[in-house]
Amino acid sequence: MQFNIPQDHPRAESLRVREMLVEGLRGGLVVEEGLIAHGRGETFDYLLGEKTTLSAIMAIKATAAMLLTSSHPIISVNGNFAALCGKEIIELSRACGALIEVNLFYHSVNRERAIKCYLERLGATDVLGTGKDRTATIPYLNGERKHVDPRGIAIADTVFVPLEDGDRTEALKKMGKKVIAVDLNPLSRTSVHATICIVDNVVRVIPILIQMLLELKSENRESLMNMIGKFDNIMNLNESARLIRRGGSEISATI
Ligand code: PTJ
Repeated sequence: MQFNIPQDHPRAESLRVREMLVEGLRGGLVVEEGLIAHGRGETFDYLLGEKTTLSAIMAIKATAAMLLTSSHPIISVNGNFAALCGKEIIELSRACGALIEVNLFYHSVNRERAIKCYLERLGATDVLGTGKDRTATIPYLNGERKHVDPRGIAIADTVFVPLEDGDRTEALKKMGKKVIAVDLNPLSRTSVHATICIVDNVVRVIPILIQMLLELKSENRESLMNMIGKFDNIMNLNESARLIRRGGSEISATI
């Protein structure tokens, strides 16, 4: 990290997360546009009080249950997700038996390779979706992200897609797949079209999700299916939107 963040700075954590992305940019994992996407996310996070809400916890619980009951779950990794959660992506994959696949909106062979090498350095053994492995196609989708690995997203029943941009979620749903998104914007197309959307910062979500997976691992299938059945994505998004509106309307004088 090049910038020394004062420990007592009131926004130290937020600045630390920013630096992870800047480092990711310097290391060839993240695109410039990824910094803009993060800025949009930060705005929603600020209004949410930069805390994991009860509605996010409910979405994380349903996510854990869905991952544990899936026969072929896959974690889709883009530049921002790799830079923010590198080590945790591998822990998550181990906790739920999901494979890892790189899938980029602003695709380039160099960045795809950089992300794969980065995850391998952190301990990942089989990172799909790079180089000559992208031989399958997602129908109903334009752009580079439609090229996927036949061992991964192509045959997955559940796809975990943090920091996604909307049209791929719709295309994956049309293929009959369950899509789990992490998006701080409850109004986005991704959030609305996902089977489950967790409205929270991905850096807070993944450690909680790993913990939840370990806790729910011993539950039987029927009880896990019950947890999924009780979850209503649109109701959950509305609750997050309500909290964001409240966060934007109450200003307390502290000066
Ligand atoms: O690495 P690539 O080429 O695949 O590109 C990745 C980005 C993120 C640049 C690309 O997918 C993109 O442009 O995404 P969008 O359309 O800007 O959408 C990103 C969404 O993620 C927005 O709704 C943001 O609010 C949200 N977001 C940003 N940072 C976070 C976040 N949600 C959760 N946690 C975050 N840290």
